[in-house]
Amino acid sequence: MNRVMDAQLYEALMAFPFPGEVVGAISYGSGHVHETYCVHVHGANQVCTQFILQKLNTTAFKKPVELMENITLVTDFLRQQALDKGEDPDLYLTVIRTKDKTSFYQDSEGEYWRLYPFITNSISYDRIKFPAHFYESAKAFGNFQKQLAAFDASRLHATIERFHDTRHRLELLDRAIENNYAGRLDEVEAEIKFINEKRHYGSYLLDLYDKGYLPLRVTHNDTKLNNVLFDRDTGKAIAVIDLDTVMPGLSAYDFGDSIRFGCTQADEDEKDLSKIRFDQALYDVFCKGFMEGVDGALTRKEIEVLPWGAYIMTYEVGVRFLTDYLDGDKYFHIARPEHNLDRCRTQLKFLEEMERNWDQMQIRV
Ligand code: ADP
Ligand code: GN1
Ligand code: MG
Repeated sequence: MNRVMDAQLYEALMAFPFPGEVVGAISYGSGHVHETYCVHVHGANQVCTQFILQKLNTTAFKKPVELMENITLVTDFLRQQALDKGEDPDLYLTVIRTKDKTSFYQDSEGEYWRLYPFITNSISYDRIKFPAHFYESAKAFGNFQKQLAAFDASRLHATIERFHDTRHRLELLDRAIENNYAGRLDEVEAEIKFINEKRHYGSYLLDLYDKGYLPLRVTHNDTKLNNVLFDRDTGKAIAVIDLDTVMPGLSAYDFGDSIRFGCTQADEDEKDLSKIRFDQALYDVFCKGFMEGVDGALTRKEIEVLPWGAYIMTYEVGVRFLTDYLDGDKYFHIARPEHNLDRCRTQLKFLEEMERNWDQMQIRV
């Protein structure tokens, strides 16, 4: 390695059996949670290979060993299924074992690292470039649920307890308001009022689940557009990534989180709220792709409540961004002091947009 490099990163790199000389490790992607690096390796015959190295965020994921057990179970299952069907297994994430044959490396500071092959010729997008991308991502996420339908959910740990339990998210917000840790409470009165007015909607899906109207499935639970990789040349979705939150959940969560993030032409942290518009054409494109992807695997009731998934995921993330802002930005990575507040505001604006478009959002079953 010929560059000056952070000692912790260097230690982590040394733990993995790269097929050549590591010539660089560059901060990569725009995830809010882990520290992600693209590692460049020069092998024999001048062959250059890339890898994705991640330092796990243990504030978000408090049980990294269980988390890695989940990921290896799910990725091994998906690869085997692909092999059985004669599909390309390299389009699924594979956990590269350390020199000691473990699925992660714990460094001398106690932090956890993992390595994946870089999925070749791939790119992720933070915003829709072409509607076809959204359609492709919808098919990929829908299909992901279908592929995991045969996976025994009881083998999975809850990597984040009560991850999409909106009632719990509201309790955490209430606690943050009470503590006012970062002293920002006065700035966010309008946001708190807005959230309080809509509290009853937050539990709509969980109430249906509690009454037995919705089944529990193995879901991805973090279906942002940038958690799908696209082929740089063909624009086709090639892999679903970021499997840390694959857990039992409701199908509407996966549909909904994609709509929340992708069904607008604006960024999640846009400051100009007039740019946050619900894009009906993108919504229709997504519905088509998702239904094709799940391919008959959902019940009528699940399809009927998909729009609620979009509403509740948006509400829930808005609540989470505000909570983190009040707590002093401990969870989501930020690039500016008011970043989480800006993100919260885009979510609340998008909720209003969905309310205005609610009738057109309904899916005929
Ligand atoms: P986070 O949980 O922080 O969002 P991700 O696992 O989503 O972390 O990774 C962050 C970004 O890194 C992704 O959006 C994608 O651009 C890129 N990435 C992750 N894994 C791979 C991979 N195996 N091949 C290519 N790019 C990847
Ligand atoms: C985080 O990890 P990433 O950036 O794909 C978060 C999601 C939020 C999202 C908001 C584990 O997703 O739940 O919806 O930010 N992931 C975790 O952009 O908390
Ligand atoms: Mg991600």
